Amino acid sequence: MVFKNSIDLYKKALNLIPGGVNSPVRAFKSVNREAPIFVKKGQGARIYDEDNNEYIDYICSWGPLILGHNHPKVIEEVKKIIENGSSYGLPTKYEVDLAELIVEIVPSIEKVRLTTSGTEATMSAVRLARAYTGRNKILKFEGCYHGHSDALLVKSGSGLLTDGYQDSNGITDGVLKDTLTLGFGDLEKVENLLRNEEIACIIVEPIPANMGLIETHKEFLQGLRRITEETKTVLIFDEVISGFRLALGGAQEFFGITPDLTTLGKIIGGGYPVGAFGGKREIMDLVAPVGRVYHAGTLSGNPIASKAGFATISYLKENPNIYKELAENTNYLVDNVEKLAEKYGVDVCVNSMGSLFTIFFVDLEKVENLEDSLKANTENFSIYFNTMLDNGIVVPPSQFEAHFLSIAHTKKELDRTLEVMEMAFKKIGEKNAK
Ligand code: KE4
Repeated sequence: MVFKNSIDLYKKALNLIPGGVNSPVRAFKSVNREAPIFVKKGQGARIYDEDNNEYIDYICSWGPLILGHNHPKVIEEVKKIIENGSSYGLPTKYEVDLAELIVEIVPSIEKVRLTTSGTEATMSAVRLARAYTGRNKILKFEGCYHGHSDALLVKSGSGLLTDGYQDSNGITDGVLKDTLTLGFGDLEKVENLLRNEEIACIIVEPIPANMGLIETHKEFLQGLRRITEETKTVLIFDEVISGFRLALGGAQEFFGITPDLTTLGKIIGGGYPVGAFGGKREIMDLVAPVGRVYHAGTLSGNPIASKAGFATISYLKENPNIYKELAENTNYLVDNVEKLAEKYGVDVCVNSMGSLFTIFFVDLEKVENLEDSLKANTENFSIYFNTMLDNGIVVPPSQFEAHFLSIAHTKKELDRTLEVMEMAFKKIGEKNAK
């Protein structure tokens, strides 16, 4: 495969954009590659780079494209309005339609505010929880990632973890003192903390996917729900990834646990810039202009993004069998990954939930939290990533992210993926044998 155009573009970008990318994980830094691929287009389960290389895609824009790239239904709906205009700074029908669908489907959401990113959604939800409770401190879990607002960039996963750190520079001690962190899954410590400190909210990824994927035990979430109710702490489910992915109603439907607030993103915009936070009416009505918890946005509820999100969610709602098929396809892949690892003597622990999975290159029975995840062999992950890419399969360029499947990943794509995975595992096995 030739990567000349991507390399040239990367060299040009490096002079114009920090790290040549607009989001760190895209730089392929942790997988020791000369340059990331620059994508020209996507179609179904595939993307094509500027050198016309074709890849089966397991990034899927980090989650939004559960229907695959350029699903005809989404294109058809966006085409209906794309020539009417792009943005008005005034309300449109389309954001009301999307809000109505979210309120109908997501169990915890009685009212919702649309934003333009997941970061904005989680930042605003934390501000709202502080106003609602009159408390300052918040609790998040090590390795979870909730976007890049100051209060949440503490012991964070995703792109920070990918590049070997967890805390951003430029955040004041004043902010840091109010953000507390604990290990994911440690319910006893959560209970002790909430019994002894006034906490405004717990924000949690119900299925963490930013330290690699963690298979959450339902009892942990049930415990969080119990303890937050008893201590009048706001429970925020950050469902930016799991929303409309783990089930139509997200992780809260899948586990049958209803948080006080939910943040969303990704799928609800169908690939266009979006985010949302929503929950109980009594909390949401504190948001301006009803209350005095300020949130605003020039492009919040953008009509094109709202239309694309509405089309995507409508399709999921009309085809509920999608979730069973996605889980079956993921399980097919995962079962065969474990067989291949066994065959070539490669230590892996594969975590999967619904249409998400992570292959941890580690000799552990289970990876349950950040401490486990950090034991992964990132050199082996890098061999895996590069062997896959050089053979037409693009997976997330980080051990600390999840692979995403779409409905466009058919058995044909899965079997080709396994063929190339075998090449990668063979290479890792041979290295280990030296
Ligand atoms: P955005 O601001 O990137 O739209 O959403 C932030 C966010 C919030 N909550 C969760 C659970 C998230 O996973 C994210 C963003 N996810 C990462 C991928 N793990 C985005 C990819 C990137 O940063 O380039």
